[in-house]
Amino acid sequence: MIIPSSGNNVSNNFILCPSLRLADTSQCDGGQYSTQKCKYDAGACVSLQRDYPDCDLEEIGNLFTKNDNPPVLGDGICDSARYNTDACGDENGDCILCNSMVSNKTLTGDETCHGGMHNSQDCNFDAGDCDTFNKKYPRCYIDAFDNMPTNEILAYVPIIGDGICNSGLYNNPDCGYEDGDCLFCNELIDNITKIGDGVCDGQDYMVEACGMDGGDCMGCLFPRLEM
Ligand SMILES: [Ca+2]
Ligand SMILES: [Ca+2]
Ligand SMILES: [Ca+2]
Ligand SMILES: [Ca+2]
Repeated sequence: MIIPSSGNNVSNNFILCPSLRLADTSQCDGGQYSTQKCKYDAGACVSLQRDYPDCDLEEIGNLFTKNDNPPVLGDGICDSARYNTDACGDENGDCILCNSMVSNKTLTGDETCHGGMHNSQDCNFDAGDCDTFNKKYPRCYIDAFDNMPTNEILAYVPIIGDGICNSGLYNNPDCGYEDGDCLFCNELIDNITKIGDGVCDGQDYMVEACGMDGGDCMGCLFPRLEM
């Protein structure tokens, strides 16, 4: 990859580059800003490229089609799954803390809201994946540290909006019964508090709509999926 030196004249021709953020050269904006046509964010990404030579800013940047809110590499906020890789230094360090708390870092910023530790401030609320859910249910407050389901440690992370009742964490009115995922399941069972309580309750609970008892019965039929 050919990159300009950080001292390059930023008045070069940026006609192909969205101009919105180029005035701020103090931070490396990702997305299409970190491409050659934007002179690697007018040089702001050059030092990062030197620190992480295997992080292909050009290739990753061209995967982004919108630049309204480009991810920023090195601002302390975990923004995007694209840069949360070993090659890119876990988004130049932004995602390291979050990665230490979740079982699968590729779920962060994958555009699906994952609950539990993913939906915490340290994970930037699943790198923004849960923003819509959190706005929709402002009273759905989960203290991730106190309420992390024990089965999340192994594999099972609540998925918001996938049609399956994945855990007991969000199966309450304030959380819209996991944004509707648990409504059908709740009709099948007698006690919704048994979903995801760590005990496999069998029978009606151990069905797909109830997420195999919110994950409690996952190990009953087949080995837990490694995630
Ligand atoms: Ca960031
Ligand atoms: Ca996610
Ligand atoms: Ca779900
Ligand atoms: Ca149970």
